[in-house]
Amino acid sequence: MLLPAAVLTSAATLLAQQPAVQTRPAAGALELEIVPAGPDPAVVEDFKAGLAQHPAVKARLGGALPRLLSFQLLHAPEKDAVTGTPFEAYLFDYQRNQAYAVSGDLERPDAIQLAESDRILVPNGPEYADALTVIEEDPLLGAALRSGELMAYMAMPPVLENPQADGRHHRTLAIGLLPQNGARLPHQIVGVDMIARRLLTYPDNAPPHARANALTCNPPPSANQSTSNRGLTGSVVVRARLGGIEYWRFLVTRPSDSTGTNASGVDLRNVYFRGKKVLTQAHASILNVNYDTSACGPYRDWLWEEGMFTADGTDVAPGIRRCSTPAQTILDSGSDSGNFRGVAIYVDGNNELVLVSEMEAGWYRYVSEWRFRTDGTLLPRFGFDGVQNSCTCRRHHHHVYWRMDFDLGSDLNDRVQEYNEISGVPQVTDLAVETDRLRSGGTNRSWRVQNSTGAEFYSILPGANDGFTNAYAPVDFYALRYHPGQVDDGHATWQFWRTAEDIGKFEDGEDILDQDVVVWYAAHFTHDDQSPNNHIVGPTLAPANW
Ligand SMILES: [Cu+2]
Repeated sequence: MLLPAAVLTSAATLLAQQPAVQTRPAAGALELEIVPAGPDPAVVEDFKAGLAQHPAVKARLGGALPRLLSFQLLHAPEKDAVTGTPFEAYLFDYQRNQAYAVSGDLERPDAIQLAESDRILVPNGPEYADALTVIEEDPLLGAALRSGELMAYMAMPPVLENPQADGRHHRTLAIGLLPQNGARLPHQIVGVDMIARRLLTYPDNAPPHARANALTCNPPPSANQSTSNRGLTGSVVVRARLGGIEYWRFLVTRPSDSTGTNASGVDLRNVYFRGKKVLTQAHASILNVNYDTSACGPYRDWLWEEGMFTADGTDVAPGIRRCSTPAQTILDSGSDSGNFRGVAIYVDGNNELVLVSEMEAGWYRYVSEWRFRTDGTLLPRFGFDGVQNSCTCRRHHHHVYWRMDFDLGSDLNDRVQEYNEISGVPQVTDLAVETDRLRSGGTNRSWRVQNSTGAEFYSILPGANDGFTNAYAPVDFYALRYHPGQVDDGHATWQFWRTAEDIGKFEDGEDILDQDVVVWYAAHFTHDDQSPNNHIVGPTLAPANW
């Protein structure tokens, strides 16, 4: 037995027992009440800490001590009627060069299932540190790392192919070595074979799908601060009131514990405006990047690895900080350093409630943000940046896909409409079956989601920076029938050959009129140092007849 039953019982009722954190700024400003939600973080951390030595793992692996590389609570919405606190974890056994998927329910910690998995996991902090010890044993590179002549960074793609005689691949991490002032050694990305514990070097100093040369893009350098492993708990219910009236209420989960194959940034659930349900869930569960002329990548990114940014205030739950002043991400400060990882919550000067987090994937830095206005407008935002590398100053395109499960009032009877202005005359058309759509500036196109039993609707108004489709990312908007578990297309970050979105596989002609519907909205950001543009994208979600 790993967890005392009494602790688990209290975990289930934590929400009711936690004291509210009250903050009362000046009159006329939004008042926030923030209450921790979800399982007791201490219970989850205890369970994770014991998982590699769980009796079921020992029975299968014998004396080998695997490393926990990934953990996630599955967070199904209430309408899926999932019971308990299900989780999915991945362990890696270096003796067998084998990953194991572990699944179960935190409320029945003795009964876990263990199965071999061919999933290739993104390295976490402890594994990256372990890989560095292999480099440190190299006479030349180890000495250069110790003297500061080389600075190590986590490269892309994070895990490299390394085929062996039997056709299997040794788990091999990509680590960049960037020369510092006066260094005699070149910039290179090496592979660290975690099974043979030896270094691999590559022609042109970089493995396939990556680049390392004298050209370094995107100052600032990586601050090399610690990042979050996947599966750190941290969820709160936020209530925002003005003059005693509730304007917004929602549950927010930090990126580390966000849902989806590759996670989804700042993850919102059960969003209410003025007491009426708006969304069951909203998050950015697909993110990828594609380079012109395949200079690097393409990559499917992951969205759980929180990095440091500056947020001053009080922690209200693990990885959730109520800030007294606006948080500063790398896009605000130009610096990769910070004092906090997770979700910062603050109210800005315009009475906008802001949730913001910064994430890392190799040399990329991503900002996931939501802005809530007192008129019901909700602004999903995503920002793109990076630290020194040899790829990102080559023209490339980031594509972010927000999945928004609008359920106005209830999850039944959703209706999605397309708005166009034809010769200046507004036209509103019901979308009858599952479909994918393009933006159309010429007809001022937008989309609306409503419940057919009410007059209220939310408009999805394209943002000015939301860019254009291309052959790699050919769709701007999907309207699909809701099905449990379809939170993304299931393409894992390591699958180089299918980094493009495949949401369209869910588009199979189902009726969406007066059904439970989910919509996807894409923004496309072209990152081109030769013609700098705004690095922040996202649409406007605006209510009507509320
Ligand atoms: Cu970029």
